[in-house]
Amino acid sequence: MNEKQKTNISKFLALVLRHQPEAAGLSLDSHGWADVPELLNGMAAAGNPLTAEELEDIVRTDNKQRYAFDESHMKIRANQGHSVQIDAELTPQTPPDTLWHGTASRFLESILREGLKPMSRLYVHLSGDAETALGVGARHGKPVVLAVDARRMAEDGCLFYISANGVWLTKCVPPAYLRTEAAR
Ligand code: HQG
Repeated sequence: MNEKQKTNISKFLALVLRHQPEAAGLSLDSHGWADVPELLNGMAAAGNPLTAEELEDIVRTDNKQRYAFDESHMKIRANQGHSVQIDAELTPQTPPDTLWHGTASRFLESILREGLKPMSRLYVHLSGDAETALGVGARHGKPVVLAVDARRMAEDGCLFYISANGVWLTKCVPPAYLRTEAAR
């Protein structure tokens, strides 16, 4: 499998494990797990065949560590990013004082008015550093980075979680905790 095929398969995998398991004829369990043999069959049936070894390779080398196996490697799930209702068994964590959110400049006015909402996903995704957030924002257009006063949110009772691949998650960020970062 070349790099391009690997990227295409990985994108389909993200679609199946986060958003549309039915695209590979699957359902996820309540914790987001898919059965690996069923997934391989379903991927093949959907025109994206891959072997168990290729799946292992994708999970091991993914640049954001998006996927995880269970101990037996018979089950797989996405670490974050879901739109389907699953419980990824996250434990609330004390966040650093500041977290970062990258978005596109065209969303800024609405975000400063309404706060950050999870939109189609289960959580608002936040980064531990501004650099990473800039990359996340650039996926949507001209990037802007917002600083989130996570310490004050936590003091005020908001819950934060960290996914297995290090992405900070929270249900929403009201505008009072947001600050736009001057261009750097
Ligand atoms: C924006 C990627 C208007 C929000 C990344 C974002 C991340 C609002 C967009 C993960 C809004 C949703 C998630 C409001 C939020 N008004 N726009 N009130 N509130 N938005 O893709 O955070 O490569 O669902 O700013 O690395 O960009 O897929 O979220 O621009 O970790 O593994 O609505 O996806 O990881 O976009 O990205 P998304 P996101 P992967």
